[in-house]
Amino acid sequence: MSKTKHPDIDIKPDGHPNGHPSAENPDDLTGLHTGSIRHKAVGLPAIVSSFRHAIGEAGLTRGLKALAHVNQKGGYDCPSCAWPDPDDERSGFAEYCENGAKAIAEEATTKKLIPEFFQKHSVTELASLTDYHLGSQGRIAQPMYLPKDATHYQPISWDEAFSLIARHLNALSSPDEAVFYTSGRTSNEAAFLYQLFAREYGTNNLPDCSNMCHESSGVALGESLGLGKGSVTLDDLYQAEVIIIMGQNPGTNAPRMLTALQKAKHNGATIISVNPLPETGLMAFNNPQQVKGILGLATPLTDLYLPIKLNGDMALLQAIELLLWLEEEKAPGTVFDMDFIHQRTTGYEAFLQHLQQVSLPDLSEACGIPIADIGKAANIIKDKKKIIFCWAMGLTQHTNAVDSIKEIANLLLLKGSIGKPGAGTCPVRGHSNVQGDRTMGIWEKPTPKFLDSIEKVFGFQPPRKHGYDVVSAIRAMYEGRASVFFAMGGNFLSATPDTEYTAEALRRCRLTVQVSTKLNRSHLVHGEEALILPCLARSDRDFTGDREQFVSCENSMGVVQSSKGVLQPVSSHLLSEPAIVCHLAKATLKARPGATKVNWDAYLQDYDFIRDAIESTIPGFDHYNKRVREPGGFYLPNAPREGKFNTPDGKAQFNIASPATIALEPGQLMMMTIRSHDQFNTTIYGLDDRYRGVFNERRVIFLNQEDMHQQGLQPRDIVDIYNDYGGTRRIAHRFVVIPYPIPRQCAATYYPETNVLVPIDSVAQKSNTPVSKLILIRLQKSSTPLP
Ligand SMILES: Nc1nc2c(c(=O)[nH]1)N[C@H]1C(S)=C(S)[C@@H](COP(=O)(O)OP(=O)(O)OC[C@H]3O[C@@H](n4cnc5c(=O)[nH]c(N)nc54)[C@H](O)[C@@H]3O)O[C@H]1N2
Ligand SMILES: Nc1nc2c(c(=O)[nH]1)N[C@H]1C(S)=C(S)[C@@H](COP(=O)(O)OP(=O)(O)OC[C@H]3O[C@@H](n4cnc5c(=O)[nH]c(N)nc54)[C@H](O)[C@@H]3O)O[C@H]1N2
Ligand SMILES: [Mo]
Repeated sequence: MSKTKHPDIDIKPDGHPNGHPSAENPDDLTGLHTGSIRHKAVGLPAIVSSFRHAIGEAGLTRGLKALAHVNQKGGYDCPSCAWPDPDDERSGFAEYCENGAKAIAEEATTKKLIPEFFQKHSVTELASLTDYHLGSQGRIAQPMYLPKDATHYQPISWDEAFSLIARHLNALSSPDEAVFYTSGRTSNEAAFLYQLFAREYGTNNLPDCSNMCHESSGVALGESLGLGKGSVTLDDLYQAEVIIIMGQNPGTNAPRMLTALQKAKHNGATIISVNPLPETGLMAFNNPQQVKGILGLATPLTDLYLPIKLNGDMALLQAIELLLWLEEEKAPGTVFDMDFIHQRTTGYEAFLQHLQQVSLPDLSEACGIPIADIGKAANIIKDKKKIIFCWAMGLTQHTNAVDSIKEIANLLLLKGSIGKPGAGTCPVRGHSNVQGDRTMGIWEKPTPKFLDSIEKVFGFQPPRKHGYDVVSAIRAMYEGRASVFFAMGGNFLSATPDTEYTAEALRRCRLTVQVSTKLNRSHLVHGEEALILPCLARSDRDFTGDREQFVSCENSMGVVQSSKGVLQPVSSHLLSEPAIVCHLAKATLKARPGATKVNWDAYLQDYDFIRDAIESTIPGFDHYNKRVREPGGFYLPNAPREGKFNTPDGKAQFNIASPATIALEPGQLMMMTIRSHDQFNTTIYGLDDRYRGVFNERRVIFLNQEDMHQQGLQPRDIVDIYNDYGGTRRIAHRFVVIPYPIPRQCAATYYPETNVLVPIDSVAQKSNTPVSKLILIRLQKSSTPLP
């Protein structure tokens, strides 16, 4: 086993004004450098960057081994995004991207946190580190415990840790006082067991990162098309005539999608990008898997770029629909697919009536796109049938997100562009198994059918009452209705809205437990007692039950595949996530009358037994153990893909909605919180955002030059950002102003530094997703100047 030196870190002395470890990232500025915005993504710098990260963290042999097996048939699933792997040809070595390599380096590191590290540094001291520094300390190497009123974490045995949690859980007056959070890296096997345990214990309090991510897509697609998942496959993308990418930055967040777009483009597709920012990967792409890409010859990807105002998407879509209808009026039956509309949809007449009342100039004003450019988009779409919409957080994290996504469905329905090759919906999922976790039952609102199935297979009565999602869980903890918080991965404190409010919610818990690979702020802002349980990561070999195990994941297009780690774990004290759940369940449920109906010991021996249980419970997993072993895995059933809509009347539903009117007061701006090129959510790989020309600083705010002028701001001024939603003042201190091509009245900062500004009660209708892409802010020059 490798020796670990104490990391050399600059830790500030103890002492926080209110006696708590800080909930927010320290507001130290790191020294901004700027460069020009990149016009094309990937290519040689990305290859260099991948290797630097992987080898720098993990060492040469380990780094290369980790990279050689990622996303290969029989290898492991990249822990970064949920973009699918090609069904047939996979490039021999490089079926990963720069940011996948960073994610692998992050977990394959040989640095580890031994008990002396926690003995040396108090929780308050650790909280003075930025997220970047926290994450770079290394892998957590054994279970750690923070007793009541203690200042330092101390080692604890696994047995003691499980009995402590069991004691707390069994002392609650109702199982609904416990919250079981899941982040989207959890495997199918772990997720299935985790929800099974929560339900046998007695609660549906299963919030997950999806509540903050694609929940709006799930709700919208479920109601419009009868299935809360996307309908297309990679093959459809290759065949599409038009691909419209809205509110997504694939160059950074799903880089392998660029390869698919390049192929689509090569086959003749026209690409329309709708984004307030001219994101580098959308504009052009150097494929690192092709010689000409390495040499720097880029494929232009976007044919029409529409720099939309924040939340202008519904207005834009309706404007396009209106123009299409005007064309349809001129030559009936040539633009809309009337057969499809009559046979497969409901609500067309009412929809049309509504459409006839909208005003094109108003819509153009609302989305900030000139009518002429809207016309270009309508023209591209007019004669086409093979149309695909791709989207991500730029659509889902808005108040009216569900209706905006339903507007996408409306447009596809008008064109009959769903359930046929080359056409359909493509919500690009975030975490690598977030979609699988939901399929496995990680959901606070399980369907009666799912619960019936659990009851039938396992013989206990799962609770029927719906549980808490992320936002309602935070409220419940804040208000004392929940007091044990258990997280299967993730970084709840930093990923959720209203950091100070959430911090207080967690502090009011009796016990907070984090199953984690790396240190993060959720370990430092904790309940009365706290535990950190270190687990194996995706790239680690798993010898649970003394035999080598593998797990499985579902990607963004509904393909289930096996994932088997290849690296020697950094510590012998790590447990797999499925094993952690089994031990937790055994410890907690054994004290109860009738104990447990589930054979947890079998699952600890062989994960094939878990997959058998999944097969018995969840449709679509027939012969799971056999099919998951086939190279490339298998597709789950997807009705909309076949043109079938499992809605109450069996038809796809047109939806009627109107764009929101956002009245800004003088000096107010709309701010979105986005990801840099050097982070995975709250895990910060580095301080650069190469494509946007920002180096060595994350505390930046991108502003339109005219807005800067109006507010009397110069480049590199330092501002404090204010939000006063609901009468509560929220402040994020010290951000460096950067002029950027962004529409008037719009601003952008990085998540999670500005989560402190996202109001807990500003949520999307129906999906309850925090509104992270439109925060009303004001700026004030900071009294503390640049260092
Ligand atoms: N390397 C890396 N990969 C990742 C992640 C990561 O952090 N790093 N995170 C993963 C996760 S969990 C997720 S959910 C995905 C996130 O992937 P993305 O959704 O691409 O992530 P964001 O950075 O939030 O980018 C939102 C994009 O929407 C645009 N946008 C914001 N508001 C609007 C709007 O109102 N309308 C329109 N049309 N556009 C808008 C922004 O300019 C930005 O380009 O990526 C996943 N993959
Ligand atoms: N303002 C703002 N807030 C947002 C967003 C935004 O765009 N803007 N995006 C939202 C979105 S889309 C999402 S998905 C959420 C993300 O929310 P989360 O999923 O909760 O957060 P992550 O940052 O992905 O979690 C990182 C932590 O997971 C742990 N980890 C990593 N790998 C593993 C593993 O294999 N097993 C276990 N057990 N733990 C592991 C590590 O300890 C690491 O510190 O954030 C949301 N919050
Ligand atoms: Mo996400």
